[in-house]
Amino acid sequence: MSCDKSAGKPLSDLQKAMKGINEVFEDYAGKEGDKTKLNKSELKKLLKSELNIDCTTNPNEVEQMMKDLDADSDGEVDFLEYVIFVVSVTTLCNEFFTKGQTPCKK
Ligand SMILES: [Ca+2]
Ligand SMILES: [Ca+2]
Repeated sequence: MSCDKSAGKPLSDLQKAMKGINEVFEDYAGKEGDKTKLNKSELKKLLKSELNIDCTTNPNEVEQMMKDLDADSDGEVDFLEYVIFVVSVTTLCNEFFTKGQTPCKK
């Protein structure tokens, strides 16, 4: 991203967060198949390692999550769909960050 190089200034917390969001996506999306998209197993790994959401006990949960995220129904989560997900987790699951709860738990 070109805005990474903004005149040697240290990144703000928000810029760092945005960079992190990018890097996490690239990290997990690059593991299998299409490097610009998360497939189901990549999504599962990302949820578990980065958000501590363990959906492995209930496969339907990943299935459902993928369906919810996959706006264009191509069976994978692209960067835009991922960003929308990150934003919704950030806004809807505020207590997840403050109390360490996982949004997957009912
Ligand atoms: Ca992939
Ligand atoms: Ca998609």
